[in-house]
Amino acid sequence: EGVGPQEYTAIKAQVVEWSPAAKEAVESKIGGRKVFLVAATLRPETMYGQTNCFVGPSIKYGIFAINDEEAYLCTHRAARNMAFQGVTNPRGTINQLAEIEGSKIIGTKIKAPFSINPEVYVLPMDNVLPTKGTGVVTSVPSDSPDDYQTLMDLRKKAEYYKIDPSWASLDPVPLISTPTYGDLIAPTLCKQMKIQSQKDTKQLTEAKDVAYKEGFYNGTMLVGEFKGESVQDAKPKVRESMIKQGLAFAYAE
Ligand code: A2H
Repeated sequence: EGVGPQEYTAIKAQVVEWSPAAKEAVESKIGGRKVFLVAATLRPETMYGQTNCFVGPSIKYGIFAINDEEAYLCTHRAARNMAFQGVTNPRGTINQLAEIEGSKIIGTKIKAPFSINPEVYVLPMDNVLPTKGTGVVTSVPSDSPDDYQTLMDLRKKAEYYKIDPSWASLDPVPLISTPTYGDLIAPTLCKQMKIQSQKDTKQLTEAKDVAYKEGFYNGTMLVGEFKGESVQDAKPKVRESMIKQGLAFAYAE
């Protein structure tokens, strides 16, 4: 990583239906606000292909009031950063309404803004870092090797991960075409590199680097408002469009 700040796009995924454990833990504390899981991404142009969302099962999350109508679910660390970036009013203040462990959020149904699959489920991922972004990762298995491999692990061992198999049933969506890897770069790379599980972090890092560079420099959009344009051109345009529609905001750290 470079020395400068990382510019993320923070995606607002509204809760449609809490898991029973989350409902019990938070519903009485949020004052009737709409709650959004906030996911930090570096690939806003891939949001058409969200199939689920990931949280770290042992990470502690907070629900923070933004105003009387809305609250955001993310790590406390991210809420502080947001507060100093002017997301809360007054700037610099945070108002935590509830605390909840990631494991309890699993199975919650959320809206996935811009996605071809409009509603998706929250699932567990072991490799979510509490110290990066918001601690919430939206999953795009077509273009992210980590997301793809984790989704495959969950499908293989649904019982072990304590998930309902139907929550992991959405397939990767072709979004971006590259000359070398076709239109599902992450599944292609994971198979070529014989990646077995989300624990193969060394190969996954390599696959992630290839997918990121190939997508950015050689990718063409197959879907959405900027279909036919290069990823390089479409990326800032998709970001701006999401922000303008109130579905995302800028987040840096
Ligand atoms: B990206 P960087 Cl399609 N822990 O979004 C682990 N990973 C996290 C995270 C956390 N706390 N917060 C964000 N991320 C993921 C889309 C995507 C991403 C695609 C392809 C590659 C990719 C959909 N998931 O990232 O270390 C998020 O996943 C590869 C770089 O700050 C975020 O963008 O560079 C990216 O890692 C940020 O990673």
